[in-house]
Amino acid sequence: MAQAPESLELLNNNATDKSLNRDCTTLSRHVLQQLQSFSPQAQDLSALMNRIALAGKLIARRLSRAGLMEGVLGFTGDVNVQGESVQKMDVYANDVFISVFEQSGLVCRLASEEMDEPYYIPENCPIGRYTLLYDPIDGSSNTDTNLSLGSIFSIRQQEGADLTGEAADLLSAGRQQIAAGYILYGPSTMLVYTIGKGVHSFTLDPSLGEFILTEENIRIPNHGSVYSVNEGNFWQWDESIREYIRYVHRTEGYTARYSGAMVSDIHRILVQGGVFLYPGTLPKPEGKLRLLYESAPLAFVIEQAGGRATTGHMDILDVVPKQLHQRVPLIIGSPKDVAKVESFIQNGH
Ligand code: AHM
Ligand code: MG
Repeated sequence: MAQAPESLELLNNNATDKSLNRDCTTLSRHVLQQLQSFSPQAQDLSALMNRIALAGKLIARRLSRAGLMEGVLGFTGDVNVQGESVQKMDVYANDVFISVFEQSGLVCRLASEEMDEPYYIPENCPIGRYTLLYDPIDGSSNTDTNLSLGSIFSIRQQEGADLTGEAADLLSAGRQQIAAGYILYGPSTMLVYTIGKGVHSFTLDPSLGEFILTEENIRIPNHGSVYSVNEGNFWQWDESIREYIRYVHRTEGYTARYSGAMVSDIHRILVQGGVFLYPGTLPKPEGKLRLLYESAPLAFVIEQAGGRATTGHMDILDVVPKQLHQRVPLIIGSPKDVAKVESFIQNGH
């Protein structure tokens, strides 16, 4: 039956209202809504997220034009504190985060994968009550081939003045994080965050230059078909991990996905379910991934979405690091799939 003209108009108006409301839900507005207040902490978090979003936009812009510019791609010739070759994009992205927080009055200290020691912004320290931990470019090996990359971030309240510059207060469990998330540089740029009140995703609208709400309160499926692991390390794993992979191979309904950038692999798992693993290997019993600015922030996000993250023996968010760049084995994703891997590690089946 044909719609009466006036109800059609009503429908159109509703659709316009809905899309306008969505277009106006920017990241900073969303943070304030989450905290339901204009308290100083809510204002701080909203401003912090806004700065992180600006870093994401700057990095996304450079990546999108990398193939057209001189001197953006390739290696610098240096090796970072992790013993890994540094790419020019790693350096650029690391500096972007520092620049956006300079003169912000928000962050006194930044610590990242690319810096041996934390970086202090002394003029912020009298008022800056937060520390930013970050991995500027996650999945660096994808940079020169125009594949997905990420940035990972974690915000902690600064405990004490850190007068000795040892950042000892950072050597605490991931449960101390007050916000965490990642930016995914894929076909579009997305930002996913949590402040301990669920997980929310935003997509960068290039025409507005704003991250606009895509999905609120994302829940990870209890189980998914994806397993995501670098099987090239098979003979370097513990027998229990090899047994788990053999189980996956002979069981119907599993499919492998591994991109070389954990942000993109874990984003897929957040949305569609499954499990991502980076276990310890013979030469590196702690695996590859760093606790403070890779595993812990992603664990916070995935736990907030109803998933789990473990070393195989304890929750990632309970691990207390002994040093800033500590590595940790990581098994993260849907509760049922993480439990399955754990059962192989703890009981051998
Ligand atoms: P990066 O931050 O130096 O890029 O290292 C982290 C990345 C993860 O994104 C990814 O899952 C893993 O390293 C890939 O490592 P590998 O090549 O050993 O599989
Ligand atoms: Mg990384």
